[in-house]
Amino acid sequence: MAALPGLHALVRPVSASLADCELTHLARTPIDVARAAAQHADQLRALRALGVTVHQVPAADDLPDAVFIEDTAVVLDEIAIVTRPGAPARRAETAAVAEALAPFRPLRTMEAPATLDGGDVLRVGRTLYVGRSLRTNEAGVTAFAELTAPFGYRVEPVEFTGCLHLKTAVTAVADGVLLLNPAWVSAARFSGSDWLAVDPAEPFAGNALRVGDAVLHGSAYPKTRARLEARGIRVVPVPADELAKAEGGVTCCSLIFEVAG
Ligand code: CIR
Repeated sequence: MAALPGLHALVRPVSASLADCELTHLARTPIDVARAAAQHADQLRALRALGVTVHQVPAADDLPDAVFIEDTAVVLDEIAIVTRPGAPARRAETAAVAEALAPFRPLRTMEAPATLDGGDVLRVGRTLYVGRSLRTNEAGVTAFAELTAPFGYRVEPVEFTGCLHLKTAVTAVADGVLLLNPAWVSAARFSGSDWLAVDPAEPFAGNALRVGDAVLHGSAYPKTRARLEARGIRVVPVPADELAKAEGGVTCCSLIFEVAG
């Protein structure tokens, strides 16, 4: 049966082994896997309430970070690029994601020595900003540019500090509007876009997931939510603090894409 026109999301369950996740900037603290799974379920309910059709990739309890599916692929209108994640322990996540994406998009794959995490890719129109990070290397930026150029995309590498992925620091919250933490990434890098800053007391609040004319946003960030709402942006707060202990934000838990009618 053909997929329904509209927005679709690929997601993957929280793994029983989530507590063994990769950590870079955060200290390891106990993670309540059941609570993380409940928060994930809340996020999926919010997606469905916004009209998104949700598809589950089979669970992978032996892959601690599998829930952070965003890092394993970048889905554009024309193709999906299956990444080669920067953390070697995460590379086994991609096969099942590729299989799940195949009915929706022609696939391209990234090969060694390239590494790139989807969390480092921010699309603004035909520009793909790619964070240079511990996960995304120079060969990854180059390979990504070569794979996307035939479809009219321009890759812009971006430096940032203080967090794991570019989209921990900056995300798109409306057409032409970015939400960012100026302590981690320079707004000057995104010429042509308007932007608003997170509240300084909420450094991780720059990660918002745009779904149509709304954004999913961590409920732990009310001060930044107020800033978004003051700009006329519809915010759907979702619980995400247990998943945040594994260094994941709200964008990390889905791959969102459109199926044309
Ligand atoms: C990792 O370090 O790979 C995971 N513990 C967290 C990944 C979060 N993904 C994202 O920000 N796109």
